[in-house]
Amino acid sequence: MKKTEEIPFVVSEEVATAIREGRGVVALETTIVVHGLPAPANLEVALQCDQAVRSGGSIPATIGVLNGKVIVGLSMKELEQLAEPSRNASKLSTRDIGIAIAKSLDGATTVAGTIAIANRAGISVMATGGLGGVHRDAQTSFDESADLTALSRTPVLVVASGVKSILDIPATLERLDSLGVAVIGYRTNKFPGFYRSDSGYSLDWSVQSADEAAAAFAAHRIFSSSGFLLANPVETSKQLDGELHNRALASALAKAEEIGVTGKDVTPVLLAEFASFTSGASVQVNRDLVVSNAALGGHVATSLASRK
Ligand code: PSU
Ligand code: MN
Repeated sequence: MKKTEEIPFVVSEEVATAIREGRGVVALETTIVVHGLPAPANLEVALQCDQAVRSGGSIPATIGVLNGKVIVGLSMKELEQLAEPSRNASKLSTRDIGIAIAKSLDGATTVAGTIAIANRAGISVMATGGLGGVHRDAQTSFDESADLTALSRTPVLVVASGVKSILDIPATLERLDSLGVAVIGYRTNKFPGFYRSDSGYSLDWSVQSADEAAAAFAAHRIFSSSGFLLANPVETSKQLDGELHNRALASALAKAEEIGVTGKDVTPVLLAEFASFTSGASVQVNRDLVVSNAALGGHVATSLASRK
């Protein structure tokens, strides 16, 4: 195996110190910033997530690829560069990281890409908005996010508000079961529905506190090398109106079909359609939930660190 020094893998001083000292660290992804949210909300959310992780007592480690260098702990300035539209940063799942390094590209990492890098760096907690999953037309398109397979082989706890409601939620829950990924509700027995706090599907397990989540994950990873999804619902008072949600969903799915979008572009197109149909209301909900997930991630990582 190559030595770490030969791999273009840069860990910021703050994150390296936190890892060395055994403090809580929470990995944050960059696809949501570069491809998931419109400007200027995207960078505002990134800053709020950074602060939310700190409010939970942990250190944020925002992950992305700049000029072919994998960076763990991007500064706000580096994040601005990555999000600059003219730089055309790619969307990087795990399988895309190597080629982005070899070609000296800029890239934003998805949940899959982020946990692969986080795990390599010794970080075991990550926060995002909504996990990727099985798309509604998967029977014919075979479109299932690599987030699921990545979680099946990476022992990282991911805090997310369920999976995006543009997806086939029951099929995604079945796949998470087959793949051996633990799915635990945070103070709920209902799987969250991303823009809505309840997707209508039940969960087998829930935890009542960050300490209980950390205890469950610490025990889980002794017996399993797969991931752990801590499903944190958006506050009911902040969720998208149910009727508006359903109309936006129908419109977004119809639009995606009309344009004939495939591959990496499917999720960003659906999210953008949601945003325009709801005149930005869905963006506000997305902001609220991702910041809340970062805060919870901060508490869980702190608790996990105190167990070592
Ligand atoms: N959560 C959000 N917005 C996003 C994402 C998550 O609130 O844009 C991103 C994550 O990076 C996730 C990706 O991994 O969407 C899923 O993309 P795909 O369906 O193409 O795997
Ligand atoms: Mn896909």
